[in-house]
Amino acid sequence: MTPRTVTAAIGIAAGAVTLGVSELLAAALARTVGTAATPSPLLAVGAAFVDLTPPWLKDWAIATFGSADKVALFVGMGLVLSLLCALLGVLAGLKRPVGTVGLLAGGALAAAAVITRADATWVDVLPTAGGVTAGILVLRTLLESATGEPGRARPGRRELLARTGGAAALGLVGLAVGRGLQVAVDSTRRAREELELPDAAEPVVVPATALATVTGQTAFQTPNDAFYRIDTALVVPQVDPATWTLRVTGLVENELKLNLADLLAERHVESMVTLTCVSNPVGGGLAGNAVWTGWPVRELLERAGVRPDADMVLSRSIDGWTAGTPIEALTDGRDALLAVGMNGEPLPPEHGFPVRLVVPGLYGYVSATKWVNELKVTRFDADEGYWTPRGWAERGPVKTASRIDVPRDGARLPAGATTVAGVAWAQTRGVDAVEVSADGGPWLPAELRDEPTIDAWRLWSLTVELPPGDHQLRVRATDGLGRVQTERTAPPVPDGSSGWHTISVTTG
Ligand SMILES: Nc1nc2c(c(=O)[nH]1)N[C@H]1C(S)=C(S)[C@@H](COP(=O)(O)O)O[C@H]1N2
Ligand SMILES: [Mo]
Repeated sequence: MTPRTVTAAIGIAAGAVTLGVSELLAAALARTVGTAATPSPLLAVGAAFVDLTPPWLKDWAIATFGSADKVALFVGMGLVLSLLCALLGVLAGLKRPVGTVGLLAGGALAAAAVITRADATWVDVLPTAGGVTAGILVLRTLLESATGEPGRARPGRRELLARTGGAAALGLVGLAVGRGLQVAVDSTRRAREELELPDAAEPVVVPATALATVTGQTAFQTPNDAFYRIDTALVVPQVDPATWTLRVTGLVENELKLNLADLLAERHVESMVTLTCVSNPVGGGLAGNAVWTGWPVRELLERAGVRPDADMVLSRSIDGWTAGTPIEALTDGRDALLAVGMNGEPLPPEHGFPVRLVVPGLYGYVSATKWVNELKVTRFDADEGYWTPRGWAERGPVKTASRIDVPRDGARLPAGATTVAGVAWAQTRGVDAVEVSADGGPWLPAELRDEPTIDAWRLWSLTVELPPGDHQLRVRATDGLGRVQTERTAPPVPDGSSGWHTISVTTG
């Protein structure tokens, strides 16, 4: 028989490991993929507890602990958890499966707390699941070495306590590090919630006549949480808006430096712009359309006074990433913005909070710097953006593109009338026509939805007759200058893919 004090200690160690691993995983999730919810089981349980506390208990807690009520809550939670884990350890020492079942039950409660928080998805539960798995393994391993397995030497009491203490210490370190890593994320989130977007001079009104009409067709306006994300950041930069500044340097009459309050005080506009990535293959999904709120870059550059020999702005992100944008794209009257808002909300952290660049008509790699903190006015023969020395073109104007969203490539459909639908884009030029060809037949003009701006994509659809059998459907667009999208196929490197999106379907 193992003394109860030992199995109690083992229970506590397993609990500490559970928390440590889950907080580390929660930090990893929050800082890489990003989440709008609360992936920390500790915080979620605390928050659920606060929500479920009857008012009299809340009043009592505030009266007794004052502003230290949160600290009291966590100390209380720590005590209760330690007691529960000690009890679980003792029970598991008597009957092994009780430990696993107990940790699973605790994990299920914590997962329930996590998933019922606002904006939670199933991904947010993974840290809890990982923590519980680690806790179960540690509990089993330690109990096994405490009771001794047949055929294996039983470690001495000292050795056993060292292992238990070591596990508990590792768990607590994980807990501290994991929480610490989440603090920056939490404070960015709070700052973002508190940020009030400036009113736009001319708010964008999206006409119903531009919206998708076909089930499965891409939505005209992309919700923030469905917007593609591309960047080199392994962890999402956490930028404190209180200390954020933007410097305008280089070939200017006056170097400038502004903080967020300065920026927000400027006259903001709203503009709908479709962003596309140069890495998008023909028919790919690396494109999204949002309403951006921002200050036109041209006004900032006017204030700085661009020297006549400058031809590029090298924008720099807080993590050192850079983009080289032709000056004319920032000053020729299109809505190139220092954006603070995306679809009516402050920028999500993974899309550049607090400030990013958005330039219609250029691929993101030469224009759309997220977490931007410097604009260096310079020359193409003196500076280059991050991707240029890595094999990508110095300049990246968006190529006219079109995509079939419905039906899906490889779909099996009933023969007869088939609706084909999708999107097409040619930012800054607009889309004047979209045509579809079935099985190499004539190009048939698709019906176009309205185009409220030439900086956004345009939705289209067409119903074609498909007899039973295998079919090939292709699409091509014509831009606002009357130029038909090129048939010539090109890979994304070095300056964007081209070619007609082609899909195969079978009808019968
Ligand atoms: N700081 C920073 N900004 C960046 C990038 C990056 O790697 N780092 N990638 C760019 C690229 S290649 C694209 S396509 C767009 C994508 O913007 P999104 O992630 O908001 O869709 O961001 C651009 N801005
Ligand atoms: Mo990109």
